[in-house]
Amino acid sequence: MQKTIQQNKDTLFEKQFESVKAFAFDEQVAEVFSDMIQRSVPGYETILKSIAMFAMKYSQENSNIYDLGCSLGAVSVTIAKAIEKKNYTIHAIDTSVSMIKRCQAIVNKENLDEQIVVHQDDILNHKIENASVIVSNFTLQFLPQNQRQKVIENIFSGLNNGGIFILSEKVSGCNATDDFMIDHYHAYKKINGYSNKEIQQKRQALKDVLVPDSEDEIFQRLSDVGFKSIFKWFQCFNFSSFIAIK
Ligand code: GEK
Repeated sequence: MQKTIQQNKDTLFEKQFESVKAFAFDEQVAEVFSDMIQRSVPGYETILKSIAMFAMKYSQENSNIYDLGCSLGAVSVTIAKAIEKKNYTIHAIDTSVSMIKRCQAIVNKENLDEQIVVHQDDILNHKIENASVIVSNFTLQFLPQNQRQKVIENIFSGLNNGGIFILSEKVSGCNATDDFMIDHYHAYKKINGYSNKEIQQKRQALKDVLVPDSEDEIFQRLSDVGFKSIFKWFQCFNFSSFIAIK
């Protein structure tokens, strides 16, 4: 899978900025995104494989699979390669034009254009219907907090009975836990080759752009819309992934 995804090294925060601009999913980020996410999200490869495993189990014939905030389409491509069912459509959705054009190129190169339809759209407005698997892999965290519940409501209403929603997020905790997790997460980025300067400048760029919910808020959001079976199935430092089954 990785050979098909752009592998330019992420050096975006290497130079010293006088003032750090807010982070955006623009052309520069899209060019290095594969390297960026693999060196920044602990367990990313494990999460992708596990999502494909959940999709193998929960996808239903003649249904839709949604990859919300698909970036370069790693979730969609991994699922499409893993599941053997033929009568399904994966909808890969992202607002970023730079991401979407690369995602489409990857889908074409992989000969997966019959299985994966790529949409440049906002997940706040995109219609979700007849879904058996819906994935938000580190996307909801980028929406303003007051818009997240609406997206989860749409997910619940578009999901078929027996369908699964997989939600991965960076999470916030109580002060002591937060300090521990964030310290160790920064050490994790360091061991992956980012310098202290890169880590601090990226952190500044993400402030107000990525606002994490707490784990309690995530469970509350999911149960408020009607999900009864909700589990956290993955955590590494302050990165967690949850499943909710309808
Ligand atoms: C992966 N899931 O590789 N509507 C649609 N897309 C959005 C919205 C929105 N309202 N807001 C942000 N995005 C991917 C990784 S990255 C996570 C997802 C990260 C998109 C945004 O353009 C970006 O491509 C993606 O959500 C978040 O598994 O960079 O940490």
